[in-house]
Amino acid sequence: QESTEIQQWFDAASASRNVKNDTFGAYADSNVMVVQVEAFMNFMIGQKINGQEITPNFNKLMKESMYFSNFYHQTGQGRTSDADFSAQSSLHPLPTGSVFVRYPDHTFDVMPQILKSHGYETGAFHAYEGSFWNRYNMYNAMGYDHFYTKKDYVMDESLGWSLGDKSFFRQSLEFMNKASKPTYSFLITLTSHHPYSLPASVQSLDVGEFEGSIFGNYLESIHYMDEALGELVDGMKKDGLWDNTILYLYGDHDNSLPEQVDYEKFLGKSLSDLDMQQIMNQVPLLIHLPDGQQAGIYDEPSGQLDMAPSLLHLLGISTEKYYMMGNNLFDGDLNDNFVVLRSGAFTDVNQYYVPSPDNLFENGTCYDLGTRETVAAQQCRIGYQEAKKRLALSDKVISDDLIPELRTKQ
Ligand code: GP9
Repeated sequence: QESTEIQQWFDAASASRNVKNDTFGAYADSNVMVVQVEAFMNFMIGQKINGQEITPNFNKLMKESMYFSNFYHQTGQGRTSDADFSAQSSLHPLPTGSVFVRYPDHTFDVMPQILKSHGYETGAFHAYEGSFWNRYNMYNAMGYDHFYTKKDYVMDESLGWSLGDKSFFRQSLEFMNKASKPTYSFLITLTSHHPYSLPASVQSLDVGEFEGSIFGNYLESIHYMDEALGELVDGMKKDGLWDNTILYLYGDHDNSLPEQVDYEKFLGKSLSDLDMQQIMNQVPLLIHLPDGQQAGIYDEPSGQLDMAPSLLHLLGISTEKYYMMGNNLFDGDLNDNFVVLRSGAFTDVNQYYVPSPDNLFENGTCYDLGTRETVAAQQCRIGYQEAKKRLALSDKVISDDLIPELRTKQ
C-alpha cells in the first residue's frame, strides 16, 4: 500500500516535468560541464564594493546566460556532499548525516550513470583528498569513469585547503580534453572554503571596512574564484568547448557567516527576517547554453534538486522512469515551481515558510512574497504539508533503498 502511494507521487511528478516542447533534446549530445562552487552565495551578484564588482566575470557571463535569481541550496548536515547528491539525483539530502557516507551502496538515478548509458564519458574533478565525504566509494557507485583527486593534479598553486581554483580549472580542462566526446564533467571548487584566508598576493579587492574580517576575506575569496571562472571560460573557448557544452554553475551552500550586520553594511540597507532567510539560503545558478539562447534573468523559485531533470530535458533524455523530485526548469512553466529546503522551509512564487525551532506548524512563520509581510501560518498549510511529505518520502526512498523495488513494479 505504502509503496503504491510512493509510486503514485513519483508518477505525478514525472508527468508534470516530462514535457516534450521545443527545448526537449535541443542540445542532444552536447558536452555538459557542471561547476559546483564552494560557499558561493547569491547576495554578491551584480554588487560592488568601493566601486569594484565582486564577481565581474559571473556578471559578464550572465548577459549571455540564464541566471536564476531565486535559486536555493537544499543542503543539510552533509554540506558540499548534500549539494552534490541532490543535484545529481534530484532527491533530498538526509535530515542527519550525508547520503555519501551513510548509503553509498543504495540505488539512485544519477546523472553520471544515466549519461554513461547514453554514451558519455563521465568525470568528477576535485583537487582534494578523494576519501573526503566518502567520495571514492560514492563516485564509483554513481558511475563516474574518472575521479580526479589531489593526487592527479600538480600542486603548482597552493591556496586555502588545497590547489587554487585557477590551476584546478586549467588542469581539469587538460584532463577533459583527453576524454572522448560527449563528456559529462562535474567540477567541485575549493578555494572559497571557510575560513577564506588567502595570501595578500591573491587578494585584489579593496574591501574597506571589512578589511581583516572573515566577511572581508570571504568577499576576497569569491572574487578570486570569479577570476578563475573567467579563465575557465577563456580556456573552454580556446579548447573549442564553448560552443558545444552546456555550462551549469551553482553555489553549494552558504558561507556559515550569519551576522546580519555584515550583510546590512555590505548591501547598504537594513534587512528584514525574510531578507535574511533568503540571503542565507539563496545561491546563484547560471546556465549557459551552447548557442547562448534563452539568456535572461529568471526570478521564479528553483533549487538544487532541479538540475538532473532540467539537463536531461535539454539533452532529450526522458526522465519518465526515474525517481526524481525536482522541477524541470525547461517545462515552460516556471510559475509552478515548488522548492523545499531541508529545514522544512519551502517557497513557491507566492509564499515562503520558515519552520520554528520546535517544529510545530503553527509556530512557524508564513510570508506573503507579494507584500513580504507575515500572514497567518494557516495560509502556508498546504505547502507545509507537501514539503513535509516530500522530505519524508525522499528519506524513505534513500534509507530503505526503495528504487530497485519500486522499479520492478513499474
Ligand atoms: C572538501 C569539500 C568541503 O572536499 O567538499 O566540503 P564542506 O566542508 O564544504 O562540506
